[in-house]
Amino acid sequence: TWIVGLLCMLALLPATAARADNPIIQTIYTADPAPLVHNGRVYLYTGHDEDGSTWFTMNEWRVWSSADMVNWTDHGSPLSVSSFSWAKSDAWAGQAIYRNGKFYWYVPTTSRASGRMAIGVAVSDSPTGPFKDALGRPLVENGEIDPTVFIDDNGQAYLYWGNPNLWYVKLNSDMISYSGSPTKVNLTTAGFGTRTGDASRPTLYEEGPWVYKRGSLYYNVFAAKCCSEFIAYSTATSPTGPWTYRGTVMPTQGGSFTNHPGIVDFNGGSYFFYHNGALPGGGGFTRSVAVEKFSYNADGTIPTINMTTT
Ligand code: FUB
Repeated sequence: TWIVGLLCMLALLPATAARADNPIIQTIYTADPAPLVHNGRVYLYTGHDEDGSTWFTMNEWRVWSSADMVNWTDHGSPLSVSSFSWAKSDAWAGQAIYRNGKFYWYVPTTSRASGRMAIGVAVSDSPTGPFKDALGRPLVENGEIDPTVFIDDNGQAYLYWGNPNLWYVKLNSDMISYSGSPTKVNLTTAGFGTRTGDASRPTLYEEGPWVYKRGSLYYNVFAAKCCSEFIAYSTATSPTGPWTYRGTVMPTQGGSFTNHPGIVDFNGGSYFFYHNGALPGGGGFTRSVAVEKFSYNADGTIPTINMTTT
């Protein structure tokens, strides 16, 4: 009948808006997504939750890539704690960036000598590695975590990181050294929202900053208020602030006590990466990376984004 014919025709039409199943990585537990768009692909740098014990068991970082945000290629683990001779454990939340033909991957890991968290930088000619320790020592060591890296339109690169504080430093153009000393951002409630119930941490800022620029506005999207983290954000008209708190991006949900943002534009769409405990057996130490497509509001604000499973 004509109805059967119509259904057959519709079935043959190409999908106009393909969506990936969430979590987008279902073969292992992954966390702390950091997307990078390069030459028509999205490269996704993640951590690896290796067991479901009572604390993070993370010894390596992983890379995945996609040309369509639906089909993901597993590039394995081109960087691990053992890639840094000075590190002993904890492959936590990092970010990679491209500059002058090379890829630089900034990662927090625990220093063997001090027992404190430090930030290393690894370098590769390819987005999928292999990556090598660029320095043979930490780039920065102050016991704090979660680097995000950003290059402004004028070529000045910045590294931001921190928990419980938020720090930044201007990277030199070699991307493996910096000028001056790290600056501690003044965490005001106007800049980072108000936390109640913890006098030692008056603002919502917890960890996992993700700094980028869109138009003339700088965004700092971050994990807020341990230990049922949600994702919040602040904006500024300069990469060094002052920041203005703009509200929630992703409310607490998903069965992991942490969350971690990563945002890119790709093929005309904007994508918000995060993690949750959505895979079978999932939870705070068995996390999974997922993604949501979104559109900025006309005034540049980010809409509230909820987790989906389709
Ligand atoms: O994955 C280990 C730590 O948990 C990260 O460094 C934080 O951002 C949180 O996701």
